[in-house]
Amino acid sequence: MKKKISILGVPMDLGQMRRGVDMGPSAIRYAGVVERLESLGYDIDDQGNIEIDQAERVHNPDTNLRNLKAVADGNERLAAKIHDIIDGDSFPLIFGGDHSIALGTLAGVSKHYNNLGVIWYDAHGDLNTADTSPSGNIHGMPLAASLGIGHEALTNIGGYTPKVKPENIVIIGARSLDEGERVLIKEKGIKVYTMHEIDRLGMTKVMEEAMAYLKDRQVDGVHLSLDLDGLDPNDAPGVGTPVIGGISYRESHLAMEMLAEAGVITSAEFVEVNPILDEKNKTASVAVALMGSLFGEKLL
Ligand code: HAR
Ligand code: MN
Ligand code: MN
Ligand code: MN
Repeated sequence: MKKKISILGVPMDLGQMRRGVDMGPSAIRYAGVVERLESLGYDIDDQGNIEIDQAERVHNPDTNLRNLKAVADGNERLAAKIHDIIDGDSFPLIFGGDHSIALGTLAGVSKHYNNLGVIWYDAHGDLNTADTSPSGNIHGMPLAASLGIGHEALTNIGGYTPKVKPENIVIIGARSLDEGERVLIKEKGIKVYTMHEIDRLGMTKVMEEAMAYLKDRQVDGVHLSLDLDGLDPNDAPGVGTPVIGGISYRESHLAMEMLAEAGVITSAEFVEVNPILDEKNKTASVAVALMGSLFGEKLL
């Protein structure tokens, strides 16, 4: 892993309807992320937050692509910033904000790789389009859009599409998938470790298999998109769409430690932290602890 990490906050709450997730970047910083990563020997360059339109000021027609233009515009700005970070030979570490920011992250990251792999750690598939979405919330669509499926304003962020091949994606932690998402997963052959496989195989085997799978695909970089709702709501209560029966804090630590040992991750984002729904900043603290493990923290 690179020794320099550039942090970008994305106070995005327009990809869903609950207030407060725009304060995720502040909550994560308040939980001590910079100090934690510095103590591991990294040079931290905190670039502050991307500008995102204020929810109250966004015209919000009740379409099946809520706040489309504001979400797309914010993600264009994010993609451009990430581009500069990677050009500067630094590791992009992005704090959400809702998961619609993966549109911009992947647009910025993918340009720098010929065969990017993605680990999508989430209770959800985020594989909806306007046609299949039950909510119209764009945070349920970024993975589909990154495959080139959906509205052009979302698929074409950064001026190109697609960002990732379906066979280069591994979803971990899924337990809430809509019908259209299931169809897409089967049609595209996307690799998914649902909670069933995690229960059955254990996290060690899941991570070994996931990394072996991406290695077989000969990826030249791996982006980690970690939605805190992938964890169980007991461990990460401060999220907008909690789903019971999730990945534990311990299992998540182990997953991050295994990624660190393998040294495969080349960019990462931690999303959906909502301090208004949280219990004493617990979810942001969990996010920071997971980042510690991802960047090589050890007990002894
Ligand atoms: N699948 C549902 C929808 O598309 C719920 C999505 C909730 N999304 C997130 N991201 N929190 O994973 O509306
Ligand atoms: Mn806001
Ligand atoms: Mn998500
Ligand atoms: Mn989710």
